Amino acid sequence: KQLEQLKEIRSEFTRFMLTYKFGMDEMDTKLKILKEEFQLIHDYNPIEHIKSRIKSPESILNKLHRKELSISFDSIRENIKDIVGIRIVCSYISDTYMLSEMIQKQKDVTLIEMKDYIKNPKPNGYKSLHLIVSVPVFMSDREEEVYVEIQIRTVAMDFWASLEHKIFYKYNKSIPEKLTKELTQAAAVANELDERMEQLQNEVNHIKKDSNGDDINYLEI
Ligand code: 0O2
Repeated sequence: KQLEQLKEIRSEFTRFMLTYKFGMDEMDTKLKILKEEFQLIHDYNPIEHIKSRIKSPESILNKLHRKELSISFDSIRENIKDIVGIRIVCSYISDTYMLSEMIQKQKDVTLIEMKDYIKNPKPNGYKSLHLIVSVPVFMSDREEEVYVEIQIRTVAMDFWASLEHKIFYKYNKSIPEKLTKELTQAAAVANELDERMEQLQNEVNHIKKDSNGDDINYLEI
């Protein structure tokens, strides 16, 4: 009988996780459409790359444990909002806000929470735009809303965050102060690079605009 119960839980868990995979597929398709259509209409691609992942069952359990939450499907559904994680890496800071707005404008996407770590970086220098949205997933016998965490950042922010993530875990969550300072300084360098590149892009756009009279700055369209 215990074996039967275990089999049932396993099959329920597989079904549960599949719903999240569908939510991720749906969001991936939405982003692919935005990217391709934007390229076609504006002859410009604001997205450098996109990475999607589903949180492993082990990480889900760890997070429940860390947050002292009960272990049940309902508890996971309500409390763990980053089972689906999508990271969009953009070329420029202005692109991150544009993408965020484009996503939020979609009728079937509901914004649950937004954290602007670009305007308000974390004390260590971490920058990114975090959205928690929910999307409906339609299955054969039911419809379910699935939370998706979307992180939107520039290439420079992504470079810094990826390396910081590695160093952070390497030092087992307590970084020596000297290193913390250097990391924060490195974040400032990444930020300066972002601002310079954005300025360069604006200047080149103006030159192009002046030379052929066409309005090629997508932000003004
Ligand atoms: P991983 O390994 O990337 O998945 P939460 O703990 O998510 O319920 P919190 O802490 O308010 O609530 O979430 P927040 O601030 O939105 O950050 C969630 C995710 O952002 C993290 O996921 C990281 O991916 C990223 N992040 C946040 N702060 C930092 C930072 O200082 N450095 C780096 N490199 N990434 C950061 P996870 O699940 O913690 O980690």
